[in-house]
Amino acid sequence: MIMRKKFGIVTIFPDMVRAYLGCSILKRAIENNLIAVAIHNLRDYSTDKHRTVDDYPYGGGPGMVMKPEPFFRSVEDQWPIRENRRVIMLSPRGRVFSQEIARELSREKRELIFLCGRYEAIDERVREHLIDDEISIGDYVLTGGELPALVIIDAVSRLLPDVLGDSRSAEDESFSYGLLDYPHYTRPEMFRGMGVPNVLLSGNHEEIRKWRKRQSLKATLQKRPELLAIYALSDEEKLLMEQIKEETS
Ligand code: 4HQ
Repeated sequence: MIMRKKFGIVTIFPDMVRAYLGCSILKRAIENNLIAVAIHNLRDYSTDKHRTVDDYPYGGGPGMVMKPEPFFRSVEDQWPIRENRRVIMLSPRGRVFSQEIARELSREKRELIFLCGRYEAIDERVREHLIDDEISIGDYVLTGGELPALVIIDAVSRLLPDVLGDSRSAEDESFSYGLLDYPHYTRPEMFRGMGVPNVLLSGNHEEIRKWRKRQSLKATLQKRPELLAIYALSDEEKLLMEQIKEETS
């Protein structure tokens, strides 16, 4: 019995979120009942006829602040049982998203609720009393929390059973096991004078596996050496790494 993974999003731009979820792999995952995403318009939870969700900051200063009440009302209305929800706020102040956090969220039993802010900020009382978790997707400033919510839903969903066609592809890539990916090639064998490494055409699967491992180690050493500090090398990988370092010195 497979359990469908449930997500919720509260946003003033539901169309933006629907557009992404209506394409490609996530669209299929939703159609096949592997995931469900409940999208809610924050304005539906405002309490005035203008559907106001923001106001001027106490103490002055630039920009607008999102009012607390619509966020509280949306969560309490849609997900009234605390134990069944994990409310996540997207903000540069949160812990920085990673493949490890994606794995953690993919194992989470509670519904994952994303609160998407716009404008300058969200009233601090939302952070203090409504959310369970605060996540950033990186050290840069966006115009809203919608893209971060979609980034997280995307990374989490592809780790769920059956979401990707091929069960191996989720694990075989960069980061899933701590190294960068190796180079990939497809037909034609010769493109504008540029060939394909001979080993990939050899049919020797052991040689191909070793070449790919070498390429992964080399790319990681050259482009992201800090990743190697946390990656436990196997005996074979240590040997390959010695060779790579000799060649390049
Ligand atoms: N935000 N990772 C939403 C971000 C952000 C990030 C700035 C959050 C704007 C309204 N969120 N506010 N980086 O840049 O998650």
